[in-house]
Amino acid sequence: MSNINPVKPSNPKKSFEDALSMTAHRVDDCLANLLTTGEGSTDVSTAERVPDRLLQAMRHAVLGGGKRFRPFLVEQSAALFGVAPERALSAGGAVELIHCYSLAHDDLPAMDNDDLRRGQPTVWRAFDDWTAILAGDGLQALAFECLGAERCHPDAGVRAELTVMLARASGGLGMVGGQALDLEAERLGDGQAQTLDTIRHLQSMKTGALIVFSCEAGAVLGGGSSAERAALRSYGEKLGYAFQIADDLLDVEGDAATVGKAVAKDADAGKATLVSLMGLDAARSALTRTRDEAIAALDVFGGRGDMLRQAADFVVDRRR
Ligand code: GRG
Repeated sequence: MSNINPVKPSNPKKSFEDALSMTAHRVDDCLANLLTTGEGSTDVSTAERVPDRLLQAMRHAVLGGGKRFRPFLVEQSAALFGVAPERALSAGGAVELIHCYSLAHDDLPAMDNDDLRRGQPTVWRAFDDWTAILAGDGLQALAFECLGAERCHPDAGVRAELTVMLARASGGLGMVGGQALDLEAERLGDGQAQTLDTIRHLQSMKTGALIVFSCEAGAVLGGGSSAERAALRSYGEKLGYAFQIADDLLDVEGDAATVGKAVAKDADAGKATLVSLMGLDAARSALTRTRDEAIAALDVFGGRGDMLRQAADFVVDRRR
């Protein structure tokens, strides 16, 4: 661990945006390669064996944009321990594949019934619902193939640990469980009965768990100490909460063209959200307070944590 403060960049916001965009290029290339039938497919590509319609739907779910924010968190948390971006790509790609599968399934008529995602028709709209279900299933399997393949990390123990962590973060104890609680509350029509605590709990599972995984994964790849892992988990928890408040605010204040998906859906459905329960002003204050708490969790990393600090600012300022 070092407390040496590096020279501050003249425009931290620009350097953050450049770094996020470089990660997005790396992740796009890696995932396009995984989902291609052409030359250059890697050892974990299953493309040659994937039926064409299914492959096209998987590509549609993954390659149509997206900020690649979760792989960025993996990369930057790994960078704290001197891990090169390329060495963090399999774990980053894996969490992005899980995220893309969840969006393809969430958009289905049986769940959120959305037509637009990342400014494009949703997978079930572009294909049909059975193809969207199977594309999500295929992406989930591919994510775990990425983590298990040797290129992820030379140490099989590290690969196994990441696999268990991602399974827990994405399964019934994490994202899938949070989605189930969310849909159950909607089905029972008990929006009014939801409290801030119950919503925070379900959101920490649904949205937070993958973000926490992304932050902690870097420490696992880089052999961080348990104190460093705890600091990154705590940062991830705050960041995930901020991310969800920002998402709820975007649903109220954003416009569909910029956000790339339908907005005002929660209010139209009479759904209780962090914003509807707190009110706009309190939600905005909670957002900046949570950002500050996330940043404080990085104290242990000194100046090396600056890019992750800017990631917390990005979550507060994001418009899509
Ligand atoms: C269907 C198992 C299953 C789970 C779905 C994540 C999720 C659970 C549903 C998405 C609903 C939603 C809008 C949640 C808010 C937070 C969120 C995941 C926003 C989208 O993530 P971004 O902003 O999207 O990182 P991009 O397109 O940039 O990747």
